[in-house]
Amino acid sequence: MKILALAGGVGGAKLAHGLAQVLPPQDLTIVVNTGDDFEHFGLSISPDLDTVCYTLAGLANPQTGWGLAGESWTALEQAKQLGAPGWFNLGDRDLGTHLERTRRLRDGEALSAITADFCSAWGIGPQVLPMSDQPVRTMVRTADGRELAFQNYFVELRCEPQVRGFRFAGIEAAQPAPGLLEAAAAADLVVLCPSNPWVSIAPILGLPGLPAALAAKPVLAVSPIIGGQALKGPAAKMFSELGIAPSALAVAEYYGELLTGLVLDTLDADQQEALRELGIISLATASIMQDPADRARLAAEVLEFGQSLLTHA
Ligand code: FO1
Repeated sequence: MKILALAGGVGGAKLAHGLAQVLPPQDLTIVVNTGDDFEHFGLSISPDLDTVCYTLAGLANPQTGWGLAGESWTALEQAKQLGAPGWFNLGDRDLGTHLERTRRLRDGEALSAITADFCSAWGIGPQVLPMSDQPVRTMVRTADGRELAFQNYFVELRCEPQVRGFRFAGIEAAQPAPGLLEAAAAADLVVLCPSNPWVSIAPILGLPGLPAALAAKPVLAVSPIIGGQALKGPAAKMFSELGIAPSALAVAEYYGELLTGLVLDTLDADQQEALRELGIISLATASIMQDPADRARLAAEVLEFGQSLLTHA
């Protein structure tokens, strides 16, 4: 069964890692949000792409989910001592990734090609694609009338400003990365990883041509909202500030017509009836991924559920 998985950062990376553990590498393509990308210290930083790759390679920091395990911070400490902004934590080894990505981008290479080479260097089997080779930048509109670049909202301001909406700058001119539409066409099942629907999955789904490529496919989402809360990040806060009570059901309603099935936590099993009424088939299971074994178990359950959708379709 060929799978196309859509992922953002930490939550998405965990399920992507689970899928990579249970599928042959040639059967899995992971497309990653680049709306969080930004330039900092003159470097091109792709946080979600790095989070997914570091996780797949077994290199990620297990405490934060982003960045590298066993990191040191000498370069940033030195820069901070000289007056540099210190709100975005770039570790010494992580900086090496950004230096090399930036060098190759400046030489005119495409982000997808650079990512493919990094993946081989890290021994990653499945295909990992940035959603696009053209820059897309998620902008957050706030209640006090500002429009913030995503990392300023997320890291610098700790998601504190009230959200009113989002804009994905550059999305109209962005093309799906080479190989993405082909992977979508070849996929038997599309998996929306438990990432933030508003700012991690929406930019990918906003790419010209992608919704049409997915329209005829069975699409399963794993809810990032459990018991009305997000395990990590501002997804639940965003739903509330946009006037929607955060729930697994709200996630399904957000994805609307695109969605065939939803995997939700057993804690939210009482929402299955309402999902059925919406025409969404659901599976309630333990969806919190504490360790790599949990990731593989959840991925296997998602695939089995997906398989049952295919055979009943
Ligand atoms: N997230 C934070 O909350 N604080 C940080 O200082 C931070 C640094 C960072 C450095 C490299 C990287 O690849 C990711 C980093 N992240 C940090 C995570 C990132 O901002 C978010 O996880 C995503 O953009 C949201 O998915």
